[in-house]
Amino acid sequence: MSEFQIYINGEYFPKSEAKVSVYDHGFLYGDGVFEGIRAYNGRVFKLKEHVDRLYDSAKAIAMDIPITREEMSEAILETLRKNNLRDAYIRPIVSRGNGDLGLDPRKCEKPTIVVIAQGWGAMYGDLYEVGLTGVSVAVRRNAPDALSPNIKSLNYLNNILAKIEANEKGGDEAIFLDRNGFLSEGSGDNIFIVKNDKIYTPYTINNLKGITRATAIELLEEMGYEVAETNLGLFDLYTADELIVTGTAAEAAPLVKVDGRLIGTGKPGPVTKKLVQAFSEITQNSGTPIYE
Ligand code: PXG
Repeated sequence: MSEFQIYINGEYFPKSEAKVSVYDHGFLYGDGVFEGIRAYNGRVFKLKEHVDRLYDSAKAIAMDIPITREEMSEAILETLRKNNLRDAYIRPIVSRGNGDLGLDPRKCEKPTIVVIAQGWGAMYGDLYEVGLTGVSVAVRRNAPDALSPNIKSLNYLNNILAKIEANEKGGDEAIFLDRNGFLSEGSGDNIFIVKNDKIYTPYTINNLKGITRATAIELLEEMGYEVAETNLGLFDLYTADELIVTGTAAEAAPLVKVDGRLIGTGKPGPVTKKLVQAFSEITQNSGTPIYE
């Protein structure tokens, strides 16, 4: 098979020739933003929401993306078409661009835009049936007044440190608290608690405004569940009937053990199963068509 074609600043390059400069501030400083998007069954799921969040992240770091949202959406769709993809993971990246070794972003001429698309199946494989293990980590989520977790920035060190800790402790996913001890999110997903048939999730001040999170809230409310945003702590995690993580990569997945405590029965619960099913239906049956 020929190589994947990758979009860089309006042109397509085969994977082995797709390169950006070592002077790019995305590389030098993590100065940039990105998105993680999925396509299912020939359609891009929540394309507008992801493109909007990309531009919001850019706005928050005072970076003007030099193409319109429509052009960005078209670049994403065209990258999928160039690679004949119907089920895919899509990674748009916009960095501050080439500058010099100083950190002043005024030295950067114009942002670098990259779109990578490749085939991708379920992230946790059969773990959706069995359930995942979570571990709370010592490293705290970036404070919103230092580097807002709402910005999907190229600086993911906070998340990577959490992931390293989870790997070290033998968990599938890290669970972040914020500096006040409030539940924040996973290293790459949002968290929901089911307790006595009600559903709770943290406010988004201390986590990413997940697009899967928003979809999960809609689906759960359509099923008749009450979903409340609130401050939560470790106690709420340990004593939950069910725990669910949501994200573009994770989709909706059950957490059945946290810090050695079994959650509920230790098996994926009824609310989780209904949500996994509803999420699978909506991803298969909605989205922006790639080929029409
Ligand atoms: N929190 C964080 C920190 C994330 O990075 C989410 C929550 C969920 O947001 P969405 O909008 O996707 O529901 C994310 C997204 C990966 C990967 O490769 C991670 C994400 C997205 C795509 C791929 O691990 N995280």
